[in-house]
Amino acid sequence: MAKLIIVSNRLPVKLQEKEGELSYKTSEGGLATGLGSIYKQKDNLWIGWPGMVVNEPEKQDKITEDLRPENMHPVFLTETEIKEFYEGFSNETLWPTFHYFSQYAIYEQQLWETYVKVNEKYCEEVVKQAGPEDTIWVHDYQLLLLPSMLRERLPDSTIGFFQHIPFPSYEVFRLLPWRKSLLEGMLGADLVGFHTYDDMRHFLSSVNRIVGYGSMHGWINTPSRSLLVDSFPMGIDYEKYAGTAASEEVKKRERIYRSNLNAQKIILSIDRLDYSKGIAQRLKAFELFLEKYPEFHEQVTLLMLVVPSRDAVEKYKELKEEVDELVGRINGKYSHINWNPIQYFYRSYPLETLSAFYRMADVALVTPMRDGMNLVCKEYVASKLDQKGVLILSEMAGASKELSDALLINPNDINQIVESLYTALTMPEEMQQAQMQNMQESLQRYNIHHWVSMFMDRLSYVKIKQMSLATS
Ligand code: GDG
Repeated sequence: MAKLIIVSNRLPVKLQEKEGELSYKTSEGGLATGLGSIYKQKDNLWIGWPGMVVNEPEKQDKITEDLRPENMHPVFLTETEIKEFYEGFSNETLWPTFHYFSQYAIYEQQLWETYVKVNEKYCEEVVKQAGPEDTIWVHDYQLLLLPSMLRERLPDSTIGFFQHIPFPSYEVFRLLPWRKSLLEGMLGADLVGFHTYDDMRHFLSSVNRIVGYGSMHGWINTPSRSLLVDSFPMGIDYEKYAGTAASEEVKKRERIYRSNLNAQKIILSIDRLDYSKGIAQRLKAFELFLEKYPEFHEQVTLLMLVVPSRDAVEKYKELKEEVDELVGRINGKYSHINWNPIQYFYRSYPLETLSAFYRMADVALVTPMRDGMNLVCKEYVASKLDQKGVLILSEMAGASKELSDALLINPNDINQIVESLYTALTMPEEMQQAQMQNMQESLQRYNIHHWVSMFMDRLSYVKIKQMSLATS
């Protein structure tokens, strides 16, 4: 029986050890939810790193055994591999380049070599688990070489690849010394998916100019096979977010939080700590807003949640300091004894708290400099049961292509953000509801389950088409 194997850098579970006891915390991320109903079926499997360095072979065996009934299989990475493959090449070379921050990218041969080795390690684990007829779905920029490594070992398997972050324009991508190998790695797949049409176009243009393969309607013909490139905008588990927002627990939390804030209006900002998310620029825009519209003093609070991320990487440490300083400066300048313009939290919260924040926010300020999709803005919309609230969204987020009813801004245009804040905070309720309604209808329909089935259906279609091309 053919099965589906999902491969991503991380498993949808986080392994922890306390006083010698192992425990497994399941992830609530969008991908884990979306694929949850699939990987748990029959013999399907999810392969990835369990989130902790484990060196002892006996302990590795135990973890492998523990995860087997959950349809998961671990890939164990050493400390050096985490440093060089994950923090290094993935997050200090690929991440900045793909988000148009190439000035932050480092190009080190050693990191590249470890990236290749770790992709081979994942390949070995997949090959051990996979049969020749299986479907393998590889995820994201940490595993760009894996599709072609798998193609070599399992020539007849069905391989899909989805990239969750942007694909940059050729002029940026070509800065990478390993550009050709990276593209060739991805071309091992039968179907390569991106969130947006623009990402897909950028990829096709790089393939054309760097590898020399042209394309027609997304089809690329290599000398040995054909593959398809297409866009699949990822949705959210709409019912989960709407359902959580409707729960009594969340309503109770909202009442408590609201009564503790002395402002009438709440602007919400939620991100992982990342320079691609435009957190510092957003704070500067809020500062300018307070300067330009003093009538909002004591009336508005920016509720800012920053979730710790990649804190071993230098650029992230610097950003943390910059954000701390900006918040301190703005609060220092404008706070009153009973009002802080910014309520800043550097930690993560359970879903119920997040949901209460979404419910109570009059405005969600989502202003990434670049974002593959951005799920926070979609979760905000899904949580607005009374349809009151305004989304301010960066044009540079993949989500802006679907959410055209939001107030769209250029994150570099600080004055535009200031004016959008004013528009959002003074928008008549009927207009808020009309915009929310349109966005909700679209998100309800194009949800995470729709995304998974679109990708899987297209992958089957590619296989059928390849067979008919081979026999014609
Ligand atoms: C990458 C791409 C693309 C945040 N804080 C808490 C919390 N979260 C959850 C949110 C949301 C997720 O984390 C963040 O997703 P994003 O899409 O906004 O951003 P990335 O992490 O950068 O994701 C991105 C995505 O992949 C999917 O393809 O959209 O462009 O960069 O779901 O709710 N969850 C909880 N507590 C928190 O404090 N429980």
